[in-house]
Amino acid sequence: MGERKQVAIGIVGCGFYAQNHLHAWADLRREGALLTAVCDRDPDKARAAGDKFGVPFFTDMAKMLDETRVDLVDIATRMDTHQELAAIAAERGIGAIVQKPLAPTWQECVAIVDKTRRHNAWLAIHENFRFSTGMRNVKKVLDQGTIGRPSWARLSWRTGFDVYRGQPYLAEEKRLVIQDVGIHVLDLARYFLGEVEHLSCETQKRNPNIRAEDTATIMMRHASGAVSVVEATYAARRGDDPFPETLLEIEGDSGSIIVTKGEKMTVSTQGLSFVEAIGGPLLSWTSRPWHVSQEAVLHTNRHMFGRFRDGLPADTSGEDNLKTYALVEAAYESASAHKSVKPVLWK
Ligand code: NAD
Ligand code: 89Y
Repeated sequence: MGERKQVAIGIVGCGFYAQNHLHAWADLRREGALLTAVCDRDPDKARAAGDKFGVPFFTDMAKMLDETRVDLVDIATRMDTHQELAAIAAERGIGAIVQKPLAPTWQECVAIVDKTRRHNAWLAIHENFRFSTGMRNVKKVLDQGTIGRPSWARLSWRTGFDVYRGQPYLAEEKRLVIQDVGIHVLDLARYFLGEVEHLSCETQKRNPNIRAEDTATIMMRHASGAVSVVEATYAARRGDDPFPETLLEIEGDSGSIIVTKGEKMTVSTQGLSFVEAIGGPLLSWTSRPWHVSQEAVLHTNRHMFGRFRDGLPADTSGEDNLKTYALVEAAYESASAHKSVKPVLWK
């Protein structure tokens, strides 16, 4: 077998969550993903990341792309910067991975995807939940047909973990829980049950000290006929808080899959039940409770640079992620209009 091409990776944004991207790229070096440069507009953060991972650092993405070999740029900044940064990559024909949410508005999301397409550049969205070992194991059971055709599901992300400590900007967002974390759970609903015909949503702001909704309850009808409930909250008060795990129940015509805290999956079929630990191991750079989210970054990055290298779209390409973002839009519209909404892809 011939040598596989190496991919030069540059990362933009060396903040809170990007630390996981940096470690993941370091782990993937032996597989051919070579981190060649880092960038943050805050020089201290850029320097710290450059020094830690042994690569040159920049405070301007265009300069980084002009002065270093980068085939694929990993944009791990916040959503308000994504359109500008993705355009810089697209105009140079450089591939881009962009963190979720793709942008603050639907119009900007579509503009990013359109611009990338016009420049014939590669784009993937860093939607990591569906790449976690646990969620991949659930999908495997579904694909094997063990529970038959899935017809009902509840996907639940309920926490009281202080997310505002690591991500203080969340308290000021105009849209909060659906756009920040509900987006992951809606993506999982598509991953497990397929596209959505219509949905209805109720939102609540239970914490008076934040700007937007911190709780959402969404009911969806899928094209397959399945019905799902997607729940997301930052205001739960639970003894055994599952942060940052997605708990779920999926019922099929011949069985069920139930995932409870601790990434424990119970599969029941034909009168028998078996229980399996479905999570991945702790890595040298992951720690509880974040490890579930962190290890998903490793698998997301591996998937993305592999697909880029092979000239193939990522499972969470720009086009694919618009379908998830359309559910976010529909959920907000439903909550404000108090009616069921059909997600619209091309407005
Ligand atoms: P952060 O504010 O800690 O980090 C963002 C960094 O980007 C900052 O260091 C900032 O200086 C830098 N930056 C901003 N504009 C820049 C520019 N033009 N050029 C270079 N650097 C620039 O934010 P965060 O909490 O790390 O969030 C980043 C993204 O990651 C968000 O989109 C967030 O939704 C996402 N995120 C994902 C998960 C997950 O589980 N998938 C978890 C947390 C955050
Ligand atoms: O920002 C959120 C995300 O994307 O995953 C978990 C999180 O960091 C806090 O809820």
